[in-house]
Amino acid sequence: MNLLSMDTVAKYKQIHAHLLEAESVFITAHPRCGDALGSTLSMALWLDSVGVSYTIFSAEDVPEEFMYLPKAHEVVCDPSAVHLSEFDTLLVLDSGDLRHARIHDKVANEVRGSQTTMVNIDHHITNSLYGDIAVVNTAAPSTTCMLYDFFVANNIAITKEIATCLLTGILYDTGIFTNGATNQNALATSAKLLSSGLPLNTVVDALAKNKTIDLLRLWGQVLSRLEHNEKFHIVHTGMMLADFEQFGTLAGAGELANFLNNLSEGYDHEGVR
Ligand SMILES: [Mn+2]
Repeated sequence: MNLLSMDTVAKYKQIHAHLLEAESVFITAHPRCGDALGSTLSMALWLDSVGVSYTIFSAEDVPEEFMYLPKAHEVVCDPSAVHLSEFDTLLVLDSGDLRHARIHDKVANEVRGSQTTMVNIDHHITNSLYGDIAVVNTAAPSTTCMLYDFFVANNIAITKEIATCLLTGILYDTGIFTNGATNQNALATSAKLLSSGLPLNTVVDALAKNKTIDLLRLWGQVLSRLEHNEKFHIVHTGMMLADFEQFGTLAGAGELANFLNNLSEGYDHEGVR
């Protein structure tokens, strides 16, 4: 386990105890993100093993490249198919706030008072510490790295399936160990996860070798507009709505931000979290 404060360990134990007593857990995170999905699915796998019922929700469809993840097919993406009043616990992961998770309106309209407990586990610097129990570590490379500590702190066995979800989150948020989120915690946790026997090639191929021809053409168009602002020493470009219409694809477009980390010449690299 990574070095944790007594307070964090206490909160992880509190969350663990609460989830074991829960009748029905709504698990969500922000959409279209490997760390968000890895986080929600790893918790679903554990809740399954202890017989707690849950629903996994994402405000958008799960991108095709993440379909190798266990339980990816169980994710509900239709907001009208779930009603939050049916859950006693909302587990919100990898989301700076409820708008980031795209459940702000549902929470405002559907949650009934104090019988509902909201748990917030996240690493975004924007996190507003919402919820009844919040654990936020802005130094964590990914939320799945935090969940690794959650599992270890509570003596939960990290199965090959859980490890696959957790490593996906680390590799996604660090741009496969290339952006500024990469640190000792990311590498050490990944090394420990590998001992579960998870399919490393499947995960890396899904995250790195997932570009369609249309997507690369879209990137090409956006990259051809790169400009260097000498005064501020920044490189910028823009994606237009017309680009998406022309190439008929949105999937993977956001990853271009991580691809720009390949720039040389000492630019600060801030990846997608
Ligand atoms: Mn993240």
